[in-house]
Amino acid sequence: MMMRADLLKAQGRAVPGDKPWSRDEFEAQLRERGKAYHIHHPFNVMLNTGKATPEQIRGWVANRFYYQIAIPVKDAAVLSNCPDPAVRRGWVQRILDHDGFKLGGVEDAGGIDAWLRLAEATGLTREEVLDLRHVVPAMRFAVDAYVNFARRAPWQEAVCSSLTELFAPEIHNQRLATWPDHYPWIASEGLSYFRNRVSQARRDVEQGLAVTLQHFDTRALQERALEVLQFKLDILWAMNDAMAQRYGVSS
Ligand code: AHQ
Repeated sequence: MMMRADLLKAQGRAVPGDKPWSRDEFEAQLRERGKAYHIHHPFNVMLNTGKATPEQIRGWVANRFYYQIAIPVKDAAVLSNCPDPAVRRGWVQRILDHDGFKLGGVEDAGGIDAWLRLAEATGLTREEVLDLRHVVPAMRFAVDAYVNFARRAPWQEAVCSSLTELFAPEIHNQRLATWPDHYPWIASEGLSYFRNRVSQARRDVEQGLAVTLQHFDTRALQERALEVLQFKLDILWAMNDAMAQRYGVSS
């Protein structure tokens, strides 16, 4: 069903015949969506300005664990849908980053293990994080929506949805810059996950952005890419809504 051009125009959507944005303009459009990134969510602002109680921090760590363990499952879905070995070679690194690996004598426990060390540093037990007892329903729904999207969407759209990581180095660096002073009771070793993610996110974005800029090459496809990015931004925002509702937001 073709929507009338006037309706599309009114919604700022592409109308048939619109020229595609240049790659630079398209990238700028993607980056401009950073204003909706969850770094601006009141729950995150509370965390990174030192206003969170230990219970709110532990709640965040235990709930976000559900997102962390979903990431390699999501990435495996992307791999299973992607027919291009060159893309898979780059993408498989993401699973190793989280699940860890033992290859050719090199061993890395992975990001999920680092997240469990963060949990222990906040006073949670591995057991109560692993059994997901603290994960609230709306967190599960938001995270499951992301995994199911990656399973069913064209693999290029799933790649595009990971581009919220355009904005991730800033949020990880913000934690590393503020948590030690605000939450000295969390041992520094517990922040290793965030240290590792700064460079991993940058490497992820290099591949994700290259695939996105290359594949979404008409104005309508570029608009679709922005919709996909907004969908993932909304997932991250909804995750924070879920935690704010359960643990409150102290200002
Ligand atoms: O720890 C994070 C992570 O491993 C990933 C993978 C990536 C994706 O594939 O969607 N996104 C992502 C993110 C992680 N941490 C979030 C945070 O705030 O700590 C940010 C999040 C993202 O920006 O999507």
